Amino acid sequence: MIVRDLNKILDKERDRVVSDAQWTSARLLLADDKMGFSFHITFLKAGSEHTFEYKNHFESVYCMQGTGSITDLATGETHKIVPGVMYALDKHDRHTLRADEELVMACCFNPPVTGTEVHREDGSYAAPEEV
Ligand code: 9YT
Repeated sequence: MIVRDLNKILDKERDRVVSDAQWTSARLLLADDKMGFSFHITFLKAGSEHTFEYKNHFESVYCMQGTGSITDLATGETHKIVPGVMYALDKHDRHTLRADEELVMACCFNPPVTGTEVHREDGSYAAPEEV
């Protein structure tokens, strides 16, 4: 069994925390945990906007706290994000996520990220074989 504490990770075990100016993500499970997915808690700053396209991964995201919106850039459709809403990028959908208030999201990636990925110019993370 694997047990990890988000509060300890944010406080002391900073090797599991990845961030840029607009978001911070604690990677609770990574590829080397051998679960077949990675599991992250991501904090997106109030007022920030992010365009991502995870060409090499499927991702599902559950909003735990905060408000914002997500636009599917293929259809132009925008959905409100509030606690309780989940979105799944089942078509590797290119999207823009906006945080009106700070968003706290639980995210799952398949295949799992390894922990070293940063967003590339096109908004994707490298495929596992490229890492
Ligand atoms: C909300 C969202 O797309 N999170 C992606 C995961 C986060 N950027 C990370 O852990 O890399």
